[in-house]
Amino acid sequence: MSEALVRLDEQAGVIRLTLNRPKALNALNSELIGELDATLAELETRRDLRAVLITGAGDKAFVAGADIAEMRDKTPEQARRFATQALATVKRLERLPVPVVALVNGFCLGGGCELALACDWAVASDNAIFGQPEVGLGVIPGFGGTQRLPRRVGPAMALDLITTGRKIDAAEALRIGLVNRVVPQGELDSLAEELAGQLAGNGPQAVRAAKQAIHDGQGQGLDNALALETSLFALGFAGDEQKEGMSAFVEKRKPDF
Ligand code: DAK
Repeated sequence: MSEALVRLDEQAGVIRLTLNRPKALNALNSELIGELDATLAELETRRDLRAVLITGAGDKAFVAGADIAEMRDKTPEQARRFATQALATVKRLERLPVPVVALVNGFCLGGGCELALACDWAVASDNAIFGQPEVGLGVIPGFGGTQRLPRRVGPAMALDLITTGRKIDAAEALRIGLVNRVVPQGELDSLAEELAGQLAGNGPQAVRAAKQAIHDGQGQGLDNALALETSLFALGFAGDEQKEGMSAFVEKRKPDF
């Protein structure tokens, strides 16, 4: 039996999702995107889910892009189907109700960089290399890079990266805000554990509501966005979680969420 292209490890409701095609630097082919989509469909039904951390198998790549060999010979109709499937999967990832963090452990190029951009935030090992080299292949980014990259790093920097196709190292990715933190390669796993512990230790409904407020608020004017925050804040007082969190503080103990 062939090995799964998407591997899951779980601890306390935090999923570590590994894209597993290391011989092709985890390049995204239709099969891998299909498995990722089916996995995300399962995860989105889980009420006990706390967070998802996404990484690539091996020590060389997060994802080196969409699979160029597979794409090369596509007919326009096949390309359209691939694009529709891939875009739906990336949206599904972005809309998971819990925080999704990219653990970038090497090459993060093209569709791989776009996948990282669809995550809520990214951390990287110091050997990570980022880039949107699509124009060198005669296409533009197609997993949302022309839209999400400028929103993350600003339009001038996005235009620089997308129209030159140049690759940048982890230090530059940190400087321009493409990633939030960079650690030595050997420390990425312990950073992942630290993040998992922090994310799992907080009130799960509060964490979900915070993500919803930030995401949904981005597309609105400030007044509407603040009204959304107020509604979600008030809703937090409807369940047990806020009582437990505040009681734990008053009683000088750790909350049990
Ligand atoms: N696709 C397929 N195979 C790939 C690959 C890729 N993107 N990247 C690497 N590989 C494979 C290599 O072919 C090689 O396979 P074998 O020869 O061993 O069979 C193996 O992975 C190891 O790669 P290298 O031998 O090249 O390793 P190096 O260390 O020498 O170089 C590299 C690493 C990452 C610099 C190099 O592999 C490279 O330049 N790879 C391509 C990077 C790239 O251009 N990525 C962007 C791809 S275009 C769309 C959505 C998305 C997209 C398009 C449309 N729609 C929804 C419409 C996205 C497009 C892209 O991502």
